[in-house]
Amino acid sequence: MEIWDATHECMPREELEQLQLERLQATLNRAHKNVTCYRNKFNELGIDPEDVQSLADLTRLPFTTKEDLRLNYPYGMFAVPLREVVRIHSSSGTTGKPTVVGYTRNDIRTWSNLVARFMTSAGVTHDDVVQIAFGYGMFTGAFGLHYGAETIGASVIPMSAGNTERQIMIMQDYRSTVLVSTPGYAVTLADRMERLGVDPKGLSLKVGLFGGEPWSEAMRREIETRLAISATDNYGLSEIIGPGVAGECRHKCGMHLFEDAFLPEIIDPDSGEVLPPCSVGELVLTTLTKEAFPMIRYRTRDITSLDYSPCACGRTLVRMRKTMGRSDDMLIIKGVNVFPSQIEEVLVAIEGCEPHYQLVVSREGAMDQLEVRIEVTENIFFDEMKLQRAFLEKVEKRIESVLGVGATVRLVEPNSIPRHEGKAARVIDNRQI
Ligand code: DLL
Repeated sequence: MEIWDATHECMPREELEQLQLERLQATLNRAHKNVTCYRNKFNELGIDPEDVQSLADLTRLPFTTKEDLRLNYPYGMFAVPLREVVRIHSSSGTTGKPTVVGYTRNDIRTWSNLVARFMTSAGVTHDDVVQIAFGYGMFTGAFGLHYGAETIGASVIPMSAGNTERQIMIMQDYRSTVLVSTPGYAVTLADRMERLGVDPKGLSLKVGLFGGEPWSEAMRREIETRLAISATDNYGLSEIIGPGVAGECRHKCGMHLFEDAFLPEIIDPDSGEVLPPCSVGELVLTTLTKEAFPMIRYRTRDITSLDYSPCACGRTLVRMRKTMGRSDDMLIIKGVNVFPSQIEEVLVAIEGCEPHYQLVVSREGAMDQLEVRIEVTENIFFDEMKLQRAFLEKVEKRIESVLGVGATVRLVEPNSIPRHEGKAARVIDNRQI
Protein backbone atom coordinates (compact mmCIF):
# COMPACT_ATOMS: atom_id res chain seq x y z
CA MET A 1 0.00 0.00 0.00
CA GLU A 2 1.47 3.35 -0.98
CA ILE A 3 1.00 6.11 1.55
CA TRP A 4 0.25 9.01 -0.76
CA ASP A 5 -1.87 11.28 1.42
CA ALA A 6 -3.15 13.55 -1.33
CA THR A 7 -5.58 15.32 1.03
CA HIS A 8 -2.76 16.69 3.12
CA GLU A 9 0.06 16.72 0.62
CA CYS A 10 -1.70 18.56 -2.21
CA MET A 11 -3.91 20.93 -0.18
CA PRO A 12 -4.35 24.48 -1.46
CA ARG A 13 -2.30 26.72 0.87
CA GLU A 14 -5.32 28.55 2.25
CA GLU A 15 -6.90 25.30 3.42
CA LEU A 16 -3.60 24.06 4.78
CA GLU A 17 -3.17 27.25 6.82
CA GLN A 18 -6.66 26.86 8.28
CA LEU A 19 -5.83 23.28 9.29
CA GLN A 20 -2.49 24.41 10.76
CA LEU A 21 -4.19 27.13 12.80
CA GLU A 22 -6.73 24.70 14.28
CA ARG A 23 -4.02 22.18 15.13
CA LEU A 24 -1.76 24.91 16.52
CA GLN A 25 -4.49 26.14 18.86
CA ALA A 26 -5.14 22.62 20.13
CA THR A 27 -1.39 22.04 20.66
CA LEU A 28 -0.95 25.32 22.54
CA ASN A 29 -3.87 24.54 24.81
CA ARG A 30 -2.54 21.10 25.61
CA ALA A 31 1.02 22.31 26.17
CA HIS A 32 -0.15 25.18 28.39
CA LYS A 33 -2.36 22.89 30.43
CA ASN A 34 0.03 19.96 30.85
CA VAL A 35 3.63 21.22 30.64
CA THR A 36 4.85 23.48 33.44
CA CYS A 37 7.75 24.84 31.35
CA TYR A 38 5.37 26.13 28.66
CA ARG A 39 2.86 27.45 31.18
CA ASN A 40 5.59 29.41 32.99
CA LYS A 41 7.00 30.82 29.76
CA PHE A 42 3.56 31.89 28.53
CA ASN A 43 2.69 33.41 31.90
CA GLU A 44 5.95 35.37 32.03
CA LEU A 45 5.06 37.00 28.71
CA GLY A 46 1.40 37.40 29.69
CA ILE A 47 0.29 35.19 26.80
CA ASP A 48 -2.80 33.03 26.86
CA PRO A 49 -3.17 30.29 24.21
CA GLU A 50 -6.52 31.90 23.32
CA ASP A 51 -4.60 35.00 22.15
CA VAL A 52 -3.29 33.06 19.15
CA GLN A 53 -5.95 33.78 16.54
CA SER A 54 -3.84 33.57 13.38
CA LEU A 55 -0.62 31.88 12.24
CA ALA A 56 1.04 35.31 12.36
CA ASP A 57 0.43 35.36 16.14
CA LEU A 58 2.92 32.52 16.44
CA THR A 59 5.76 35.05 16.49
CA ARG A 60 4.53 36.28 19.87
CA LEU A 61 5.31 32.93 21.45
CA PRO A 62 8.68 32.17 23.06
CA PHE A 63 11.22 29.79 21.49
CA THR A 64 12.02 26.39 22.96
CA THR A 65 15.67 25.28 23.02
CA LYS A 66 17.76 22.23 23.89
CA GLU A 67 18.52 24.04 27.17
CA ASP A 68 14.81 23.86 28.09
CA LEU A 69 14.90 20.11 27.50
CA ARG A 70 18.05 19.80 29.58
CA LEU A 71 16.51 21.74 32.47
CA ASN A 72 13.45 19.49 32.37
CA TYR A 73 15.38 16.22 32.08
CA PRO A 74 14.13 13.53 31.80
CA TYR A 75 10.31 13.77 31.61
CA GLY A 76 9.51 17.39 32.49
CA MET A 77 8.42 18.36 28.96
CA PHE A 78 6.04 15.41 28.53
CA ALA A 79 2.42 16.50 28.09
CA VAL A 80 0.92 13.15 29.10
CA PRO A 81 1.49 10.86 32.10
CA LEU A 82 4.13 8.15 31.58
CA ARG A 83 1.47 5.45 31.54
CA GLU A 84 0.33 6.83 28.17
CA VAL A 85 3.86 6.80 26.75
CA VAL A 86 4.65 3.65 24.77
CA ARG A 87 8.15 4.55 23.53
CA ILE A 88 11.12 6.61 24.69
CA HIS A 89 14.05 7.72 22.51
CA SER A 90 16.89 10.14 23.08
CA SER A 91 19.72 12.02 21.44
CA SER A 92 22.85 13.69 22.73
CA GLY A 93 22.56 16.90 24.70
CA THR A 94 24.99 19.79 24.99
CA THR A 95 26.16 18.44 28.34
CA GLY A 96 26.39 14.91 29.70
CA LYS A 97 22.63 14.46 29.80
CA PRO A 98 20.83 13.37 26.64
CA THR A 99 17.55 14.77 25.36
CA VAL A 100 14.64 12.46 26.18
CA VAL A 101 11.56 12.25 23.96
CA GLY A 102 8.35 10.23 24.34
CA TYR A 103 5.59 8.92 22.08
CA THR A 104 2.01 7.86 22.78
CA ARG A 105 0.45 5.07 20.75
CA ASN A 106 -1.09 7.75 18.50
CA ASP A 107 2.29 9.47 18.12
CA ILE A 108 3.83 6.20 16.92
CA ARG A 109 0.98 5.92 14.39
CA THR A 110 1.52 9.51 13.23
CA TRP A 111 5.28 8.99 13.02
CA SER A 112 4.98 5.73 11.04
CA ASN A 113 2.61 7.43 8.65
CA LEU A 114 4.85 10.45 8.07
CA VAL A 115 7.84 8.21 7.36
CA ALA A 116 5.67 6.07 5.07
CA ARG A 117 4.72 9.26 3.22
CA PHE A 118 8.29 10.31 2.44
CA MET A 119 9.28 6.75 1.60
CA THR A 120 6.37 6.60 -0.84
CA SER A 121 7.36 9.93 -2.35
CA ALA A 122 10.87 8.54 -2.91
CA GLY A 123 9.39 5.57 -4.75
CA VAL A 124 9.18 2.80 -2.11
CA THR A 125 6.19 0.41 -2.43
CA HIS A 126 4.91 -2.78 -0.77
CA ASP A 127 6.93 -4.79 -3.30
CA ASP A 128 10.20 -3.51 -1.86
CA VAL A 129 12.67 -5.22 0.45
CA VAL A 130 14.05 -2.54 2.76
CA GLN A 131 17.43 -3.06 4.41
CA ILE A 132 17.82 -0.80 7.45
CA ALA A 133 21.47 -0.08 8.25
CA PHE A 134 20.86 2.47 11.03
CA GLY A 135 21.66 1.41 14.58
CA TYR A 136 18.60 0.16 16.48
CA GLY A 137 18.53 1.75 19.90
CA MET A 138 17.92 5.18 21.35
CA PHE A 139 18.62 6.83 17.96
CA THR A 140 15.30 7.47 16.19
CA GLY A 141 16.58 6.59 12.69
CA ALA A 142 16.17 2.80 12.67
CA PHE A 143 12.80 2.52 14.39
CA GLY A 144 11.38 5.46 12.42
CA LEU A 145 12.23 4.00 9.02
CA HIS A 146 11.34 0.48 10.19
CA TYR A 147 7.78 1.40 11.18
CA GLY A 148 7.37 3.57 8.07
CA ALA A 149 8.40 0.72 5.77
CA GLU A 150 6.07 -1.71 7.56
CA THR A 151 3.22 0.77 7.20
CA ILE A 152 3.76 0.74 3.45
CA GLY A 153 3.76 -3.06 3.57
CA ALA A 154 7.35 -3.47 2.39
CA SER A 155 9.49 -6.34 3.72
CA VAL A 156 11.85 -4.97 6.35
CA ILE A 157 15.32 -6.34 7.09
CA PRO A 158 16.38 -4.86 10.45
CA MET A 159 20.14 -5.25 9.87
CA SER A 160 21.18 -2.41 12.21
CA ALA A 161 24.46 -0.53 11.71
CA GLY A 162 27.94 -1.86 10.92
CA ASN A 163 29.16 -5.29 9.87
CA THR A 164 29.67 -4.09 6.31
CA GLU A 165 30.51 -7.41 4.67
CA ARG A 166 27.46 -9.04 6.19
CA GLN A 167 25.34 -6.12 4.96
CA ILE A 168 26.60 -6.82 1.43
CA MET A 169 25.97 -10.55 1.72
CA ILE A 170 22.39 -9.99 2.96
CA MET A 171 21.87 -7.42 0.20
CA GLN A 172 22.90 -10.03 -2.38
CA ASP A 173 21.10 -13.03 -0.89
CA TYR A 174 17.85 -11.38 0.26
CA ARG A 175 17.68 -9.19 -2.85
CA SER A 176 17.23 -5.90 -0.95
CA THR A 177 15.78 -3.20 -3.19
CA VAL A 178 15.99 -0.23 -0.77
CA LEU A 179 18.93 0.83 1.40
CA VAL A 180 18.35 2.96 4.50
CA SER A 181 21.45 4.47 6.12
CA THR A 182 23.47 7.62 6.59
CA PRO A 183 24.91 8.89 3.28
CA GLY A 184 28.40 8.33 4.71
CA TYR A 185 27.67 4.65 5.25
CA ALA A 186 26.41 4.29 1.68
CA VAL A 187 29.87 5.34 0.46
CA THR A 188 31.50 2.88 2.88
CA LEU A 189 29.35 0.13 1.37
CA ALA A 190 30.38 1.19 -2.14
CA ASP A 191 34.07 1.15 -1.14
CA ARG A 192 33.79 -2.31 0.37
CA MET A 193 31.91 -3.68 -2.64
CA GLU A 194 34.66 -2.38 -4.85
CA ARG A 195 37.28 -4.10 -2.70
CA LEU A 196 35.33 -7.36 -2.67
CA GLY A 197 34.74 -7.20 -6.41
CA VAL A 198 30.94 -7.04 -6.00
CA ASP A 199 29.27 -5.33 -8.94
CA PRO A 200 26.37 -3.16 -7.62
CA LYS A 201 24.63 -3.56 -10.99
CA GLY A 202 24.25 -7.24 -10.17
CA LEU A 203 22.30 -6.37 -7.00
CA SER A 204 18.54 -5.67 -6.78
CA LEU A 205 19.09 -2.29 -5.08
CA LYS A 206 17.21 0.59 -6.71
CA VAL A 207 16.57 3.30 -4.11
CA GLY A 208 18.56 4.74 -1.21
CA LEU A 209 16.94 6.73 1.61
CA PHE A 210 19.67 8.69 3.31
CA GLY A 211 19.53 11.08 6.27
CA GLY A 212 20.73 11.84 9.76
CA GLU A 213 23.69 13.93 8.62
CA PRO A 214 24.45 16.60 6.00
CA TRP A 215 25.64 15.59 2.55
CA SER A 216 26.25 17.36 -0.74
CA GLU A 217 24.96 17.03 -4.30
CA ALA A 218 28.44 15.78 -5.26
CA MET A 219 28.10 12.99 -2.72
CA ARG A 220 24.66 12.15 -4.11
CA ARG A 221 26.13 11.79 -7.61
CA GLU A 222 28.91 9.60 -6.26
CA ILE A 223 26.48 7.30 -4.40
CA GLU A 224 24.11 7.10 -7.38
CA THR A 225 26.88 6.14 -9.77
CA ARG A 226 28.75 3.77 -7.53
CA LEU A 227 25.72 1.92 -6.11
CA ALA A 228 23.59 2.24 -9.29
CA ILE A 229 20.58 3.59 -7.35
CA SER A 230 18.45 6.71 -6.97
CA ALA A 231 19.63 8.41 -3.76
CA THR A 232 17.15 10.58 -1.83
CA ASP A 233 17.55 12.80 1.22
CA ASN A 234 15.34 12.91 4.30
CA TYR A 235 15.53 15.10 7.37
CA GLY A 236 14.35 15.01 10.93
CA LEU A 237 15.38 15.40 14.55
CA SER A 238 14.48 13.52 17.70
CA GLU A 239 13.03 16.51 19.50
CA ILE A 240 10.44 17.00 16.75
CA ILE A 241 9.69 13.31 15.97
CA GLY A 242 12.84 11.73 14.45
CA PRO A 243 12.98 11.06 10.69
CA GLY A 244 9.71 12.01 8.98
CA VAL A 245 9.88 15.80 9.22
CA ALA A 246 10.83 16.26 5.55
CA GLY A 247 11.86 14.11 2.61
CA GLU A 248 12.57 14.32 -1.09
CA CYS A 249 10.22 13.11 -3.79
CA ARG A 250 11.47 11.55 -7.02
CA HIS A 251 12.26 15.01 -8.43
CA LYS A 252 14.92 15.59 -5.75
CA CYS A 253 14.56 19.35 -5.66
CA GLY A 254 14.31 19.97 -1.93
CA MET A 255 12.69 17.99 0.89
CA HIS A 256 8.90 18.32 1.21
CA LEU A 257 8.25 19.35 4.80
CA PHE A 258 5.08 17.80 6.23
CA GLU A 259 3.31 21.04 7.03
CA ASP A 260 0.12 19.35 8.16
CA ALA A 261 2.16 18.01 11.11
CA PHE A 262 4.87 20.68 11.57
CA LEU A 263 4.78 24.45 11.24
CA PRO A 264 8.11 25.80 9.94
CA GLU A 265 9.61 29.27 10.36
CA ILE A 266 12.99 30.63 9.27
CA ILE A 267 14.62 33.04 11.72
CA ASP A 268 17.76 35.10 11.96
CA PRO A 269 19.75 32.98 14.47
CA ASP A 270 21.23 36.09 16.11
CA SER A 271 18.20 38.35 16.47
CA GLY A 272 15.44 35.71 16.52
CA GLU A 273 13.48 37.78 13.94
CA VAL A 274 11.34 35.81 11.50
CA LEU A 275 12.75 36.21 7.98
CA PRO A 276 10.71 36.60 4.77
CA PRO A 277 10.03 33.57 2.52
CA CYS A 278 13.08 32.15 0.66
CA SER A 279 15.59 33.66 3.16
CA VAL A 280 18.41 31.54 4.50
CA GLY A 281 18.29 31.19 8.28
CA GLU A 282 17.66 28.84 11.18
CA LEU A 283 14.73 26.45 10.92
CA VAL A 284 12.25 26.68 13.79
CA LEU A 285 9.56 24.00 14.07
CA THR A 286 6.29 23.71 15.98
CA THR A 287 4.61 20.31 16.18
CA LEU A 288 0.91 20.30 15.30
CA THR A 289 -0.23 16.76 16.10
CA LYS A 290 2.14 15.36 18.73
CA GLU A 291 0.55 14.22 22.00
CA ALA A 292 3.35 13.14 24.36
CA PHE A 293 5.98 15.66 23.38
CA PRO A 294 4.64 18.84 21.80
CA MET A 295 7.35 21.31 20.78
CA ILE A 296 6.55 24.97 20.38
CA ARG A 297 8.89 27.05 18.22
CA TYR A 298 11.78 24.62 18.71
CA ARG A 299 15.10 26.03 17.50
CA THR A 300 16.60 23.25 15.38
CA ARG A 301 19.91 25.15 14.89
CA ASP A 302 19.89 23.87 11.31
CA ILE A 303 20.49 26.52 8.65
CA THR A 304 18.37 26.18 5.51
CA SER A 305 15.74 27.96 3.38
CA LEU A 306 12.18 27.15 2.33
CA ASP A 307 10.87 27.12 -1.23
CA TYR A 308 7.10 27.60 -1.64
CA SER A 309 7.04 27.28 -5.45
CA PRO A 310 5.06 24.32 -6.90
CA CYS A 311 6.79 20.97 -7.38
CA ALA A 312 6.36 18.74 -10.44
CA CYS A 313 5.17 15.87 -8.20
CA GLY A 314 1.95 17.74 -7.33
CA ARG A 315 2.65 18.14 -3.62
CA THR A 316 1.94 21.65 -2.39
CA LEU A 317 4.08 21.16 0.72
CA VAL A 318 6.97 23.59 1.08
CA ARG A 319 10.42 22.28 0.13
CA MET A 320 13.33 22.58 2.51
CA ARG A 321 16.78 22.96 1.01
CA LYS A 322 19.66 20.72 2.06
CA THR A 323 20.96 22.10 5.35
CA MET A 324 23.88 24.49 5.03
CA GLY A 325 25.32 24.17 8.52
CA ARG A 326 24.38 24.77 12.12
CA SER A 327 23.97 27.89 14.19
CA ASP A 328 25.62 26.19 17.16
CA ASP A 329 28.80 24.16 17.54
CA MET A 330 27.23 20.71 17.14
CA LEU A 331 29.20 18.34 14.90
CA ILE A 332 27.77 15.25 13.27
CA ILE A 333 30.38 12.51 13.18
CA LYS A 334 29.36 9.23 11.53
CA GLY A 335 25.75 10.33 12.03
CA VAL A 336 26.26 10.86 15.78
CA ASN A 337 25.64 14.29 17.23
CA VAL A 338 28.69 15.57 19.10
CA PHE A 339 29.10 18.78 21.09
CA PRO A 340 32.64 19.99 21.92
CA SER A 341 31.38 20.62 25.47
CA GLN A 342 30.86 16.87 25.94
CA ILE A 343 34.53 16.24 25.20
CA GLU A 344 35.54 19.07 27.49
CA GLU A 345 33.57 17.44 30.31
CA VAL A 346 35.38 14.15 29.76
CA LEU A 347 38.76 15.87 29.84
CA VAL A 348 37.99 17.87 32.96
CA ALA A 349 36.77 14.76 34.74
CA ILE A 350 40.00 12.89 34.04
CA GLU A 351 42.48 13.72 36.73
CA GLY A 352 45.35 15.93 35.69
CA CYS A 353 43.85 16.90 32.40
CA GLU A 354 43.46 20.59 31.71
CA PRO A 355 41.06 21.21 28.91
CA HIS A 356 43.34 22.79 26.35
CA TYR A 357 42.11 20.73 23.52
CA GLN A 358 41.15 20.87 19.89
CA LEU A 359 38.93 18.64 17.79
CA VAL A 360 40.01 17.88 14.26
CA VAL A 361 37.40 16.23 12.07
CA SER A 362 38.40 14.77 8.73
CA ARG A 363 37.08 12.28 6.26
CA GLU A 364 39.12 9.31 5.14
CA GLY A 365 37.36 7.84 2.16
CA ALA A 366 33.78 8.19 3.33
CA MET A 367 34.40 7.69 7.01
CA ASP A 368 34.50 10.60 9.41
CA GLN A 369 37.52 10.58 11.71
CA LEU A 370 37.73 12.50 14.96
CA GLU A 371 41.07 13.43 16.48
CA VAL A 372 41.23 15.05 19.91
CA ARG A 373 44.45 16.98 20.47
CA ILE A 374 45.33 17.70 24.07
CA GLU A 375 48.11 20.05 25.07
CA VAL A 376 50.72 18.56 27.33
CA THR A 377 50.90 20.24 30.74
CA GLU A 378 52.96 19.49 33.82
CA ASN A 379 50.23 17.11 34.88
CA ILE A 380 50.15 15.33 31.58
CA PHE A 381 53.77 14.69 30.95
CA PHE A 382 55.04 11.17 30.73
CA ASP A 383 58.64 10.09 30.30
CA GLU A 384 57.44 6.57 30.02
CA MET A 385 55.75 5.53 26.83
CA LYS A 386 53.77 2.91 28.73
CA LEU A 387 52.18 5.51 31.02
CA GLN A 388 51.44 7.76 28.09
CA ARG A 389 49.78 4.94 26.16
CA ALA A 390 47.66 4.03 29.20
CA PHE A 391 46.57 7.64 29.60
CA LEU A 392 45.63 7.98 25.95
CA GLU A 393 43.68 4.73 26.04
CA LYS A 394 41.79 5.85 29.13
CA VAL A 395 40.76 9.13 27.48
CA GLU A 396 39.82 7.35 24.24
CA LYS A 397 37.66 4.82 26.07
CA ARG A 398 35.94 7.51 28.08
CA ILE A 399 35.23 9.63 24.99
CA GLU A 400 33.81 6.64 23.14
CA SER A 401 31.52 5.72 26.01
CA VAL A 402 30.22 9.29 26.43
CA LEU A 403 29.89 10.21 22.75
CA GLY A 404 29.05 6.85 21.24
CA VAL A 405 31.69 7.47 18.59
CA GLY A 406 35.40 6.71 18.69
CA ALA A 407 38.23 9.26 18.59
CA THR A 408 42.00 9.18 18.36
CA VAL A 409 43.61 11.16 21.17
CA ARG A 410 46.98 12.82 20.55
CA LEU A 411 49.19 14.83 22.89
CA VAL A 412 50.59 18.05 21.44
CA GLU A 413 53.17 20.63 22.55
CA PRO A 414 52.15 23.19 25.20
CA ASN A 415 50.62 26.31 23.60
CA SER A 416 50.55 24.76 20.16
CA ILE A 417 46.77 25.05 19.81
CA PRO A 418 46.13 28.49 18.31
CA ARG A 419 44.14 30.87 20.48
CA HIS A 420 42.07 33.74 19.18
CA GLU A 421 41.63 36.53 21.69
CA GLY A 422 42.58 34.08 24.39
CA LYS A 423 40.02 31.52 23.25
CA ALA A 424 41.26 28.31 21.72
CA ALA A 425 39.92 27.43 18.29
CA ARG A 426 38.15 24.32 19.43
CA VAL A 427 37.09 22.73 16.19
CA ILE A 428 38.75 22.25 12.83
CA ASP A 429 36.45 20.55 10.37
CA ASN A 430 38.44 19.48 7.31
CA ARG A 431 35.59 17.54 5.73
CA GLN A 432 34.48 18.75 2.33
CA ILE A 433 30.77 18.10 2.58
O1 DLL B 1 19.21 12.27 12.98
C1 DLL B 1 16.83 11.85 12.86
C2 DLL B 1 17.01 11.19 11.54
C3 DLL B 1 17.41 9.88 11.47
C4 DLL B 1 16.72 11.88 10.37
C5 DLL B 1 17.55 9.28 10.25
C6 DLL B 1 16.83 11.27 9.14
C7 DLL B 1 17.24 9.94 9.08
P1 DLL B 1 18.98 13.43 15.75
O2 DLL B 1 19.93 12.35 16.11
O3 DLL B 1 18.21 14.10 16.82
O4 DLL B 1 17.90 12.88 14.76
O5 DLL B 1 19.81 14.51 14.92
C8 DLL B 1 19.15 15.59 14.33
O6 DLL B 1 20.75 15.67 12.52
O7 DLL B 1 19.15 18.65 13.65
C9 DLL B 1 20.41 17.85 11.69
O8 DLL B 1 21.45 18.68 12.17
C10 DLL B 1 20.96 16.47 11.36
N1 DLL B 1 20.25 15.88 10.22
C11 DLL B 1 19.30 14.94 10.24
N2 DLL B 1 18.92 14.63 8.97
C12 DLL B 1 19.65 15.42 8.13
C13 DLL B 1 19.73 15.60 6.72
C14 DLL B 1 18.12 12.33 13.51
N3 DLL B 1 18.99 14.87 5.87
C15 DLL B 1 20.11 16.44 13.55
N4 DLL B 1 20.58 16.53 6.26
C16 DLL B 1 19.41 17.56 12.81
C17 DLL B 1 21.34 17.26 7.10
C18 DLL B 1 20.49 16.22 8.95
N5 DLL B 1 21.32 17.14 8.42
